[in-house]
Amino acid sequence: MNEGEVIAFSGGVGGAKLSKGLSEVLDAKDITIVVNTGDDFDHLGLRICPDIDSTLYALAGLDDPVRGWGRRDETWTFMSALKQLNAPGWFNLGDGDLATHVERSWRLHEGQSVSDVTRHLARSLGISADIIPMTDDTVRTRVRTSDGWIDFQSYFVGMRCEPVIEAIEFQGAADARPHPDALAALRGEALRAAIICPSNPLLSIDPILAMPEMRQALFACRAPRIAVSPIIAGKAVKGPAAKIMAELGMVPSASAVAQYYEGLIDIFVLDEADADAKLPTGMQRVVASTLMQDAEDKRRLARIVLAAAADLARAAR
Ligand code: FO1
Repeated sequence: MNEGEVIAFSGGVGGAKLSKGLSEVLDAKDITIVVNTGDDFDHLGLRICPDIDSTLYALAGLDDPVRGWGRRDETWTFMSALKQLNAPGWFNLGDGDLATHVERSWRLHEGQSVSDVTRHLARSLGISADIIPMTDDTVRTRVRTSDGWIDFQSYFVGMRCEPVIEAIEFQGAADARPHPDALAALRGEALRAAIICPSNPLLSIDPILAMPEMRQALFACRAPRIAVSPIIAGKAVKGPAAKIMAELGMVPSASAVAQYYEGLIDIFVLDEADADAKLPTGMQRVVASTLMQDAEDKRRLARIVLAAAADLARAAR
């Protein structure tokens, strides 16, 4: 039975894990995963799209569960050779991962779009779900530290997220056109749920919602809208979300994430550790075990999210 389509907004590792769960419990044709491209950058003449690649590798079962980026069972001959040549070695490209960047870069160079290339990579890796970049236009995340504005990857990888962030911007977002399939899904009658994955709200989801048309489409979306907290008991499951929230004057908590999404979501899924967290008036609460450590955890959380959306849709009828 076709129960309708699902759209998921995703960033790095947390989003990729829930997307994997969704892709396993849903019919592949029913899921569109909209991925942050604010982290993308050009390095050594190659286009690197970290969040798209995390999603591709997770759905293909090729992800490295420990690092959270790149491919599992990776080898590093390219990096060793690169360093021998005194080339920039601060950003690590594994040998298998390098093939993805080369394949993407020459296709972009020939005039294909990021969406075309992402779909080609997904099909080549045997992925049936639709993975799309949030836009084919250029949006770049930059952060301001005491030394001024810097590119996201210089901060994230080059400086290991150590400097205090004073502000974040998404260059190009105001004029970027969201991927048309994302807008069509959000506006369509067939949508069963719009899901914000447990990704960093400030670095992974905000670039997507910084495009005015995308934000407006989610705001106006008539299907149940549901977010999963990336914060458990005041800590990010992975990455600098809690540190950055604190630096920008937010309390790093599930409550603060819910507050951040006020008006954009109907349901907030938060961990059992945060069961009593205060939520904005009118926002429904679903308490669950949100840590995704294995494949079954990912499917279980995906089913919980879809069931919550179905309950709300039933109640609204
Ligand atoms: N993260 C690191 O901390 N160090 C790296 O050397 C690194 C290399 C890298 C290569 C390809 C790729 O797709 C991702 C990579 N990442 C690395 C992760 C990435 O920069 C960030 O985790 C994301 O941008 C945040 O979502």
